[in-house]
Amino acid sequence: MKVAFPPAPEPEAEVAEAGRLLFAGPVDFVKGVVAMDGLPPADRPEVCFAGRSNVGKSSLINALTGRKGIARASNTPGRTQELNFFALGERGYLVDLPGYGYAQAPVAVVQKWQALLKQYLAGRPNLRRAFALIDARHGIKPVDHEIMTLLDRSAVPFQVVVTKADKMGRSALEQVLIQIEGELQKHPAAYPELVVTSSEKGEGIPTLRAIIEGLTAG
Ligand SMILES: Nc1nc2c(ncn2[C@@H]2O[C@H](COP(=O)(O)OP(=O)(O)OP(=O)(O)O)[C@@H](O)[C@H]2O)c(=O)[nH]1
Ligand SMILES: [Mg+2]
Repeated sequence: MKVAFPPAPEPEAEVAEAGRLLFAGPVDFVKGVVAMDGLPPADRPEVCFAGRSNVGKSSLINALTGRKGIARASNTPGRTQELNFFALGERGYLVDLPGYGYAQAPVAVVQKWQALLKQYLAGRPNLRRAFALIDARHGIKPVDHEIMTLLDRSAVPFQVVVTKADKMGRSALEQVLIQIEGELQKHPAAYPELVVTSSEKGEGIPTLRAIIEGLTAG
């Protein structure tokens, strides 16, 4: 049976090499943004990393760029509290977003991030794709649907990236992928391939680099 949302295939050698080269080039932290009027000019293609608090957004950016501390990752949920912009040279921006679904911070603070996150996701003209990160241990939760519905309504294409695959055995991982594939049928903006990753072990990182290379080309 053909699954509707298969894992993305390994990139061809040439495409993988283009992805590797892009991320081997300069990657610079540009700024942390706390309000819409602080966004850098929308003058180049952009991709962002969205997901529940602690899903591994910052770790994934570190793994992609091969620079361990470029994005601040932490065991403490709610670590990333701004929209952090990283420039891939002149080619494009990567945006590390604050997590959603985090209840531990003061309500007013959380509401402020969430409002900014939603404004950003719905209204950034150069946003080519949002990567929606899903923890391999948890699958898609109601808060994920909320964000995915916002992306559907805003016509922002999104692609699910499954994180922390190293924490799962293969058969348990297969089960979660089936759950995710089922849930994604509800979302017209979902890109029809998933990427399974481990920032810890490097799984899926060349694939994701190649995808981002393609999205930021031209
Ligand atoms: N085993 C394993 N742990 C991971 C992986 N990715 C992230 N982690 C761990 O998960 C925790 C959270 O990672 P972060 O990258 O800070 O998560 P985040 O989504 O940026 O979190 P917020 O900024 O709080 O929203 C850290 O302890 C990471 O070391 C992975 O691929 N494998
Ligand atoms: Mg973070």
